[in-house]
Amino acid sequence: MQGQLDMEGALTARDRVGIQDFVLLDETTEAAFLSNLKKRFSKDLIYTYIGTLLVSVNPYKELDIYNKKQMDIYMGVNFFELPPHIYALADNAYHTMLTEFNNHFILISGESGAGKTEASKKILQYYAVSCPSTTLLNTVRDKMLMSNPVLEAFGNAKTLKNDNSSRFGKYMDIQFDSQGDAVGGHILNYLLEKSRVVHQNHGERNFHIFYQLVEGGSDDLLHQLGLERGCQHYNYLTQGQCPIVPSINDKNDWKTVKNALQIISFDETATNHLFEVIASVLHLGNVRFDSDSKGHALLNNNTELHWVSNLLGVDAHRLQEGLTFRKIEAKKDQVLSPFTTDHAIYARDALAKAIYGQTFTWLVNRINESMENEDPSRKTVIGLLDIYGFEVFYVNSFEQFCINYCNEKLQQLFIELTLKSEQEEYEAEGIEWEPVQFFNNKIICDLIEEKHTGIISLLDEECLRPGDATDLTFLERLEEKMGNHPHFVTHKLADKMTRKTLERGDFRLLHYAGEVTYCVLMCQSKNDIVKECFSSMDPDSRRRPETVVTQFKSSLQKLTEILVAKEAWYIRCLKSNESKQSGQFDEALIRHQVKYLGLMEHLRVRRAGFAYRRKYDVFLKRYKPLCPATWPHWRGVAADGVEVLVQHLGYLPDEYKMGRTKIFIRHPRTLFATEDAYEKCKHELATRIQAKYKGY
Ligand code: AD9
Ligand code: MG
Repeated sequence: MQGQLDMEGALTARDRVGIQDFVLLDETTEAAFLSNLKKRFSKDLIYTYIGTLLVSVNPYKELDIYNKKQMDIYMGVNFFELPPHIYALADNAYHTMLTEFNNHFILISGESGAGKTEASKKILQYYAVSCPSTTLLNTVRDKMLMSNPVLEAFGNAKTLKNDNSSRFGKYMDIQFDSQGDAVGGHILNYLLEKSRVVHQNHGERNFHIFYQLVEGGSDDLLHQLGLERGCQHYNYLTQGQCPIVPSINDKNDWKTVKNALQIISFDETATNHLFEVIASVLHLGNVRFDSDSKGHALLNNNTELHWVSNLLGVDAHRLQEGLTFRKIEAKKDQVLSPFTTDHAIYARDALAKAIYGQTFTWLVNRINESMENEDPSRKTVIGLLDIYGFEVFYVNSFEQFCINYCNEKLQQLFIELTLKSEQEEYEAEGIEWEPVQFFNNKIICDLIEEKHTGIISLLDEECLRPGDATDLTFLERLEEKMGNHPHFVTHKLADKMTRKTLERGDFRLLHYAGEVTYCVLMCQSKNDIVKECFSSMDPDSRRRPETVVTQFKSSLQKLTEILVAKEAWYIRCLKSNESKQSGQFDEALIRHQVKYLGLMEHLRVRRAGFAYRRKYDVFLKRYKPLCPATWPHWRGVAADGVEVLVQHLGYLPDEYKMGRTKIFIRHPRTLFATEDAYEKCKHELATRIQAKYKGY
């Protein structure tokens, strides 16, 4: 902590704790970047800036830097006056929102296990604890804070990459009134990984809530739900063979979740319903089938089925029929055709996934209702985006495809908003500029999502094509259409390029963050997709039904629209090592992330560029009291007024540039000094006015 409080500038401190803003590095090489990061990491200084962007390295240990005292230190203090901290970024976004009365969002990115969810929690805590409040509003804040443990219990799980991995995407708007009080919240959730409910890979778990319930639930509750204590009794909880995780305490977490549910206004009935549904999924997983002499599925025993029927309030006979027979509409009659055991298991799992998925959506809606603010006065928001990070496993399927596609889109947004538009703006404003080259991943986004020709379109066509579409027909189509694309590895070239063979049913993509081999995409997705898209189809609608992946694509499109309408702040999280160990700085792993996150390019653009820019009229309107020539009115063109103003303030020629419509300021400290002068001047003016009126 002592290191954190060291001020920058003195050579000794610099040597000891590294540089706190990469923009000030002597050289912009990757080696210098990594060495600075490593030096800071070894002193537990996990945060470093690139201008206003925050780089964070996962320490994998609790640091004593997240408490009320630290929050107070950062509240209302200019960004660069204190050591880098996530609170400083949160506070800067907050104060900019208040002074400019506009909307903001904080994009938190990085691969699985890099620290995104932790970062988003720290920010929410900062707003909930530090912002001014009236006692009445504390309830909304508590609800916002408590939405986290609940959603994590239902939407996070242990994976090989992260013991608390987010298996859904989350965007949360925190609403503030004009006084700066946090007065409401709203969450949008994105594609939950439902397949986990029925299947977990080796070393992984189902969603936390199941283990919490069977480990932490009271004897009475378990009895009421027909459950046994301990996860070993449930098929859906034991496939990954990893029910106990040292870093997780299911019993304690159960208490936290129960308490959180109360705070977000779940009464006893709602809470009971919730656990009945969760229990019904566990019972469903234990429903087994035998096969008769013709290979048709027969229920092995009725006990579990009766529990499901009791808990969900559905007729046991109809449930049994639904799990073992297919209904076929023939002319005006309905014919029941028996399932094989494989089909019955498939139907059982599909039902479990659907129940869980619907419950999750219901939960998010209930949380939103409880955080809703009905006051119609205009509010500004800070949006927090925390999604599932890029991930590569030994076997990657439909879920990884969606997750990695989502990350690809966010990287695209980052590039568009920083590297691309930043440089385009200099050009448009006529500022002299040496372009910085960067890798634009639009080519990969297009490969996946382009209308008619992208992978998603082909998947749609195959999924919705009546007849005998299979994995292999889908793969053939991919080969045919994408065979020459530089980011699609065909079977023909796979071995030569990467020396790793591709199985018959696989295809491989070269993502911005690395290569991923996907398997049996179609078969898995087809099951879910066909089921879901037809069930959610409006019978009167003549539109073609949408597949899950197409719905996901449009929800990401909408998210992008929500984000680009706001002012952006960025946190880039880096994973320090693969083994979740504190104190380990895996240089190769970090170098890889620094590369694909585009941090070096970002640094180059930042270093050569300008940290702040403001339209001439906006700048003049705010700071005109600082110069006699512009106060109270400047009668000429705004740009000329700004020139007179900054000359008066003593800006040196290298510190700013005059563009066509905006002034560009190189270093934040220049603007901060102006802002301080403004605050002082405002104060003096107010005192003078008061004194004047007192005199009367
Ligand atoms: V995923 O894409 O959801 O799989 P995240 O969200 O990026 O991933 P998460 O925030 O869950 O990762 O962090 C993983 C683990 O790293 C946490 O459970 C903590 O044990 C650890 N972590 C992350 N950030 C911090 C931190 N600032 N301080 C201490 C941290 N530990
Ligand atoms: Mg997460």
